[in-house]
Amino acid sequence: MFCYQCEEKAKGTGCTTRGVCGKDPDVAALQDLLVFQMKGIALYASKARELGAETPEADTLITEGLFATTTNVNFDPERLADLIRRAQDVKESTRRTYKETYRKKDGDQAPEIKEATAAAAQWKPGETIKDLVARGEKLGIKSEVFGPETEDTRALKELITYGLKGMAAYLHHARVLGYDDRKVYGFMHEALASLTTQQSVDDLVSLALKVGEVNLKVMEILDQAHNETFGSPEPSPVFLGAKKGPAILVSGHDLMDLYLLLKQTEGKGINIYTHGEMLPARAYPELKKFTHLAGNYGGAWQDQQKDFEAFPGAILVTTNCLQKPRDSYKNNIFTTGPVAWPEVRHIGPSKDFTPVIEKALEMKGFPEDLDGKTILTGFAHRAVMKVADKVIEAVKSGKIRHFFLIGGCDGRNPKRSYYTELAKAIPDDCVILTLACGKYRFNNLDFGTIGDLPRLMDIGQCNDAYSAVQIALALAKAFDCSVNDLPLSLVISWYEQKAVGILLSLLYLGIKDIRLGPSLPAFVSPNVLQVLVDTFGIKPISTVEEDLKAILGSDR
Ligand code: SF4
Ligand code: SF3
Repeated sequence: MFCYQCEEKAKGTGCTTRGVCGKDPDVAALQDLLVFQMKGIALYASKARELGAETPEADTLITEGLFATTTNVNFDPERLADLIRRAQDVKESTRRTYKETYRKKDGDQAPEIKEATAAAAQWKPGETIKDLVARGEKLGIKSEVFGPETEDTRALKELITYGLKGMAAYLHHARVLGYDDRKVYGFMHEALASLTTQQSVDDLVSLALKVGEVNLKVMEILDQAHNETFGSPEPSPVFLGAKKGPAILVSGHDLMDLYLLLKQTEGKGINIYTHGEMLPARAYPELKKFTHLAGNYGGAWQDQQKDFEAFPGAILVTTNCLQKPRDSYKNNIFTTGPVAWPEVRHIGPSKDFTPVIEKALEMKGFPEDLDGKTILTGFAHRAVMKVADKVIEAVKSGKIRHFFLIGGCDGRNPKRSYYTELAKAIPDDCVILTLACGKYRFNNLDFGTIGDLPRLMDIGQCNDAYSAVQIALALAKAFDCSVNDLPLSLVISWYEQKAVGILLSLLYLGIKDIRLGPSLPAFVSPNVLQVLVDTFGIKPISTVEEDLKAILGSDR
């Protein structure tokens, strides 16, 4: 196997024998085959769409398939094999759509698509998982199955693929709530299809920025879906302790799963706790109205084995990041949606959470109340706009000197303590905006206030990077300058492919001088990195001392 799609890549270069994330070589091969299948579908879907045909099956399969190959999502060979087989059916039906639409329009036979023929060739129905693994092993990142690549074109194609995976994850969440946009599917098909062709470095850089543009659109659609379904987030307290009694812990990003579970547990005497990226759910009116949404339990995803082991109730994981469940809680944990682990019970599309509820009741939960702090969340763009006058006034009067956006993923790399140290060292006249699971590095510290504005504002989940962008654009408008001229610095922590999509969105917006850590992506070649440095001023994080000096000047 070879995989270098996340920040934890082994030895800083890539995982070759087993993923640091827990992905084994068979799963890696199946994921490679699934990505190959997506490209095959996309080749026909993009041609069919050019002719005006709709391809709903391809839209769904590509969204699900790409999400399934994202880090810490699907570790289950059976489920991946099922997706691969479904993808084959969809590839064939999309090919038929293309050919029939062509014939109706032209009255002639549709020309074969060379790469697509290769992608579709030699497929034998009824292949076992072992057969599929053998097939996938020949289709890895370095296989050059669609022709020779240079170090730079491969780097850019992987950058684009990972951005598309992140986009697919956000699109999946929006689709669950009934929101999407056909133009987004069209772009995904075109982009995936173009990865099967030879392209110049310049063309691939443009395509990567286009991924950023469309990902921004997808995050906007998801923001709209969340706000229209659950109301607009409002600053809200989150209890970090626990209440006596049966309990369910809900992890991941899917607010609809949380809502359905809250509905199904009403009046049953079970308290629901958020975990990881679910924390900001507490700010949505239609979710916080449930009095049994009791609080948030545990830290970021990489602490889950310790946190889940200690949690005295059932656990439901709705999306990434999932780690290998320990035996101590293997019987208490359930997956739903895109996440899966072999032998962990999976709740299907019916979203009937009865097994989770029964498990929580059987386990009895917390024997007594647990004390805990209360923190704040819910500073999404609509909430911040309501206090925009105060913020602008505080900047003008010098009470707020600078804004730091310290956001992104958390993870195991010890260098991530940088983000805690940075947050602690930021002077009292600066505001810290944060989002995603990286906030667990400092969200329980007391940063105080500037006037009646909290110094630490939690904007929400990683997808709420859209909200952060809206806040930055509104500030830029108020001060009649560009985002790059604002007293705002972005210090980003990345881990998986959603962060790649967000980074591309920020670059598409022309945002410069982003500091990125804890390490740089292994998939970016030296030349591509140089392009990012020269064009966007991207820099790796340094020491807290040096970075603060560079941002605030020596008088800090
Ligand atoms: Fe390694 Fe990350 Fe790939 Fe997992 S997702 S195999 S940790 S590079
Ligand atoms: Fe976290 Fe996985 Fe990236 Fe949504 S849950 S930010 S790492």
